[in-house]
Amino acid sequence: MSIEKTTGQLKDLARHFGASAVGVCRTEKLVERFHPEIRETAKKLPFAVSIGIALQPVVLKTIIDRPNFMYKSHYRATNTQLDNITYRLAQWISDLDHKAMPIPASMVLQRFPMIGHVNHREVAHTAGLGWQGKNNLLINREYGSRLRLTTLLTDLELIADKIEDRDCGQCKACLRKCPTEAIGETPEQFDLQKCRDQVVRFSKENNFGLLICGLCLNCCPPPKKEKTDNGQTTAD
Ligand code: B12
Ligand code: SF4
Ligand code: SF4
Repeated sequence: MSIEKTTGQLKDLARHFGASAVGVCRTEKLVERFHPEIRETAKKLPFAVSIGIALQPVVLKTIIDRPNFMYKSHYRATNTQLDNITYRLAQWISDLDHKAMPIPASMVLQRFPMIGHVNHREVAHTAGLGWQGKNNLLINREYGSRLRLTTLLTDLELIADKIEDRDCGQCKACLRKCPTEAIGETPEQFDLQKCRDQVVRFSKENNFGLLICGLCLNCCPPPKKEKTDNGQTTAD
């Protein structure tokens, strides 16, 4: 099978399993930042498939000024679905006599600092799924901040996608929504400490128990599409 065909089949399969967005990149420039638990194994898996599932807007609309139990349940269900997609894709890749490692969607390996096996946002960006937003999330052209992400590493040769070299432009919608003013005028000004303190406070209210928030995703619109002079569609 040609590389084009394999890549197309894998992406179709991911969408069939429930992915909203799929991209591919090489991992050579990322692997040194992967967690030591997987780094050496990952060096033999030079391709990453980045997968996103868009959270349902109707669920996000129920979040007014703090995370709620509806969002908590949807968050968990989406993580399970992401893990399910990478699990099934890994089986498909094994059947082609290649290796694949599904990375957990949302596992925290240590508390100080809190890190996962792989930075899914960095992989998604490198695989062409979007750019770094002012709210420090991966912003996708179609779904804004609503994509939850995961990664599959593999030695199956695939065609890499192009990076989308963009930014949020003049939009500042999320700056006003963050209850702790963690979001600045540029992604570099994002204050992770303030955000972390806020999600810890939320987790202690009403026995909520989870470090999530959601306020900077439910206000993040997919960037507006505009017609250019040559009739193509672009986003600002
Ligand atoms: C631990 C964790 C947290 C910790 C943060 C700790 C930390 N240092 O990152 C806490 C609990 C505070 C947290 C909060 C949130 N999180 Co969180 N979190 C994670 C987790 C499990 C690991 C992140 C990690 O390894 N960080 C350590 C390293 C990567 O940090 P670093 O090198 O210092 O890099 C920092 C920045 O430079 C930036 N960064 C670096 N490179 C790039 C590249 C791009 C393109 C972008 C956008 C950012 C970025 O991210 C890091 C800061 O967080 C990931 C899942 C995963 N495995 O990726 C989800 C993840 C990042 N979280 C996610 C989300 C949605 C949230 C929340 C909105 C909570 C919620 N679900 O409601 C907030 C938003 C915080 C924010 N605005 O950044 C999503 C992001 C999806 C997206 N579209 O971007 C992820 C990918 C989970 C998932 N499976 O989808 N999170
Ligand atoms: S997750 Fe909440 S506290 Fe953190 S930046 Fe977004 S809105 Fe602010
Ligand atoms: S709300 Fe606007 S400024 Fe904030 S991350 Fe989304 S697109 Fe960027």
